[in-house]
Amino acid sequence: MNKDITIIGVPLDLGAGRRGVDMGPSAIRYANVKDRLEKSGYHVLDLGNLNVPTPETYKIENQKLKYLKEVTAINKILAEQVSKIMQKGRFPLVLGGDHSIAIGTIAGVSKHKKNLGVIWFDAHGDINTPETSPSGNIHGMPLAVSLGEGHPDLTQILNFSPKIKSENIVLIGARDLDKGERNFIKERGIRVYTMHEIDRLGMAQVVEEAIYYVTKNTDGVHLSLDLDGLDPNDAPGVGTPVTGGITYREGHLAMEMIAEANILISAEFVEVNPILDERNKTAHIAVGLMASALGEKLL
Ligand code: HAR
Ligand code: MN
Ligand code: MN
Ligand code: MN
Repeated sequence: MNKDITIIGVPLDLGAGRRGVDMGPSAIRYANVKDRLEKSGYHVLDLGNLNVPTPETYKIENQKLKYLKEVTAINKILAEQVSKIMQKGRFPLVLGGDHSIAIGTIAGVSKHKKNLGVIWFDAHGDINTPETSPSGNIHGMPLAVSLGEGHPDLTQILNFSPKIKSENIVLIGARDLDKGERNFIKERGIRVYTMHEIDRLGMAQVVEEAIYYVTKNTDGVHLSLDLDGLDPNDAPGVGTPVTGGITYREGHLAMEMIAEANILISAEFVEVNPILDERNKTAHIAVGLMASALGEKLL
């Protein structure tokens, strides 16, 4: 495992329908992310936050792609920064921010990998296009964009598309998929473990299968973890909670198995919303999950 981590915060909420996730990076730092990872033997460099515009100073121009210009601009900068971190042989750890930042993170990582695998923990599919999105919020579109579907300003970040292939990604924890997202998933044959499969098979088997699947034909795996994948009882501080999610222990088990498999080359933790949280509980859980994913041991 790469022992050199570089943290970047992206205090963006323009991709979401609700304010508050812009404070995610601060909340995660307040939960001592750096010290926690250093205890596991990592060298952690925190680059601070990207400069992100405030929604109140911008107008929505296109209801089907809200704040497209601003979300594109910030993801371009993020993609370049992440690419530089990869270039230096370090492990990028990106703190959100809304999930639209996966567009930039995945662009920056996949620039260095021919066949990037992705494990996507989320209650949602985030695989809408402007045509299928019920909200026009770009945080519901990053997986589609990374697969080459969506507005060209987004798909063409770093001047190549697609960033990833349908057969190299796996979704875990889905329980709120829009009609268009279901069609997209079926048409492309994308591997999804919904809450139904997690209940049936158990998290251990799901993650075992998922790891096998995303490592088959890939040269590195990115973890994109949306805190709303967890159950809102455990992680209440998220913008779009959906009941019936992954428990605290299931989440940790998944992260521990991923660490054991030693497959990650990059990760992002997104959608922490301190305004809706209870005494920073969700940011603490995010940091705990990061530590587990990066090999923190219980014994
Ligand atoms: N699927 C819905 C949409 O596209 C809701 C997306 C919810 N957002 C997230 N992403 N937190 O995982 O608007
Ligand atoms: Mn320290
Ligand atoms: Mn998401
Ligand atoms: Mn989500």
